[in-house]
Amino acid sequence: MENNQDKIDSAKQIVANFLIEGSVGDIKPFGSGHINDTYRVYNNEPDKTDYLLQRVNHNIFKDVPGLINNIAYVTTHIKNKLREVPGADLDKQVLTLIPAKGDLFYHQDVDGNYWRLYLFLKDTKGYDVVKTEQQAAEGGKAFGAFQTMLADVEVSKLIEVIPNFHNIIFRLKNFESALNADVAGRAKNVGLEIAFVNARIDVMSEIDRLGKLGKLPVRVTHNDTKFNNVLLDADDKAQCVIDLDTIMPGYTAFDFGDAVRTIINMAAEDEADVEKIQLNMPLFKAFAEAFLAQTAHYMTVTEIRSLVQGVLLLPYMIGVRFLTDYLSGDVYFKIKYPEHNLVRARAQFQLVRKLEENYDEIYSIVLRSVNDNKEVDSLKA
Ligand code: ADP
Ligand code: GN1
Ligand code: MG
Repeated sequence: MENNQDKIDSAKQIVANFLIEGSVGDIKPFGSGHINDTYRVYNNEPDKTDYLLQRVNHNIFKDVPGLINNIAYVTTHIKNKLREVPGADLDKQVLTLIPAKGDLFYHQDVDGNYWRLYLFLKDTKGYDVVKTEQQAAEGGKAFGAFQTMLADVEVSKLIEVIPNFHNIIFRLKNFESALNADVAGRAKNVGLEIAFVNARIDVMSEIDRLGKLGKLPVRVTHNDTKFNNVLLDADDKAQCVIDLDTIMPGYTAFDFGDAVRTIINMAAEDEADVEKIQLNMPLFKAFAEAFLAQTAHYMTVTEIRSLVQGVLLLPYMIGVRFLTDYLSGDVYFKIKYPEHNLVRARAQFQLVRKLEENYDEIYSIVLRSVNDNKEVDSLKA
């Protein structure tokens, strides 16, 4: 197996295939994502930009060229929108893919791995846990603006990067198969979690039902709006939405729900002490108001109501996915210790419990946030 130094040496060779400015200095592993391998590429020339190199996980993303096309399409679209905004910085406020030699936005190495390079966004921060209302509001502004800038994209322009990614029926089927197969001999440890999942199948299927009835608009959604996927600048102002791998057609409730999952929770996504999983309503309110200020005016009434259902669904769904991976022997998410996926699942299910207890308040915060933007009488029904 390659050690870190070997990995860095091969990363240097990889960067040589991209059209960069300046010359490559140090390369260091970077960030805390669960899926891809990420490196910061330092430029030897002080006045030239650094880069972010990523090996895209092609076990998970089966059509990497299609995925890169999605990203190229979306980032070009956003850059065009930003051109009309006075003072906008197109290199800072949206990701910039660097072309590889041969006119593609990726490089495939001899082992079949896919690599891409972005401009590095320096002096930015991503937060795993949100601390201030300003941060939460900036997240709402960033994800809201992102969605709004993409509202006029024809969804058929994008491929479905991972089919059924946010389809809870599909996720529950996978869970059941993993449970029955029990390849890691772990089913015996998860009796309580199985009961938790089964008790909520009906209510958690509501978005799927509405979607199948054609009652939810299909939009271009990000699908991985955890808070650390928006970078804030040195003053904690929203700068750039990142991690665009899962951009594809979806429902707005997915993006709202996944962001709230990581904003309202005072503890980390994988907190082992479930007592620490508490809701921070002011952070939720700050996020919801900022998100809805950007988006409510074009959303339908059913769609706005579905946002609150998404707040329950997203932590439930990722909990089911963590639990499925635990039962499958940890084949999908990167883990730091053997029980990590189980701990993650338990933390997410605890969050669902807290959200259920506070459902009415969450609902009314959403209604009040919409109030400024739209006639909401019909929402109260
Ligand atoms: P993953 O899908 O594995 O989560 P991400 O695309 O979110 O990967 O990025 C991994 C890490 O790199 C994160 O810590 C993120 O904050 C950081 N990051 C991503 N894109 C950039 C960028 N263009 N400039 C600076 N940091 C970035
Ligand atoms: C993964 O890549 P990353 O770490 O941002 C996952 C998301 C989960 C998230 C949970 C492609 O996101 O769906 O919500 O972990 N991405 C994929 O932290 O499965
Ligand atoms: Mg990420």
